[in-house]
Amino acid sequence: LSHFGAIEERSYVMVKPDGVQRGHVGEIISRFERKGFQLIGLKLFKTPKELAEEHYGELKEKPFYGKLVDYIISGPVVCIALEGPGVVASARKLIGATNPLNAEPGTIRGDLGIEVGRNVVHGSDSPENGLRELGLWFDQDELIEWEQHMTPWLK
Ligand code: RTP
Ligand code: MG
Repeated sequence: LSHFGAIEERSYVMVKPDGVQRGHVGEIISRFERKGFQLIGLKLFKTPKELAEEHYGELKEKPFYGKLVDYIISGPVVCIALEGPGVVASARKLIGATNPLNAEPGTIRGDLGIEVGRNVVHGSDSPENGLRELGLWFDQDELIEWEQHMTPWLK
C-alpha cells in the first residue's frame, strides 16, 4: 500500500538476452533505481518457450512473432519487478520507443540499441499487464514487500 492506502502500481521489466549478453544488466537496473522505483523482485532466468509465447500472446498473429519468441529464449534474461506510483508509464518513458532508432537519446533503447528485434529491454504497457506479466514471470514468494528504513522521501 502507498502512503495514501492505495494499491501500488507494479511493472514487469526485463533485460532481454541481448542486454544480458552485452553486459548492460547493471546499467539498466541502475536507471530504474535512480529514478526512485522500488525493486521488489529480481532474478536471472532461462525462459521456457511456452512462457515466451504466453508473454507475447497478444502478438501471435504478427509476422515477427516466431522470431521474437526465438530471440527471447536465445539466452538468459533478467526479470525485474518494480513498484511505485505511475511506474508502468514512467518505465516505458525510461525505456524509449520500440524501435531503438526512433528512441530518444537518454532512454535505454535510445542509448544502447539500433535494431527493433534486439531492443535490449521490455516494460509492461499497462498496469493490468504489469500484474499479468509479474504473475507469469515470478512466483508469489519471489516478490518481496519491504519497507525503506529511512524517512520516507516520497510524499
Ligand atoms: P516490449 O513489449 O518488448 O516492451 O516492446 P514494446 O511494447 O515496445 O513493443 P511491442 O509492440 O509489444 O512488441 C514486442 C517486441 O516485438 C519486437 N518487434 N519487432 N517490426 C518488427 O520487426 C517488430 N516490432 C516489434 C520488438 O522486440 C518489441 O519489443
Ligand atoms: Mg509490449
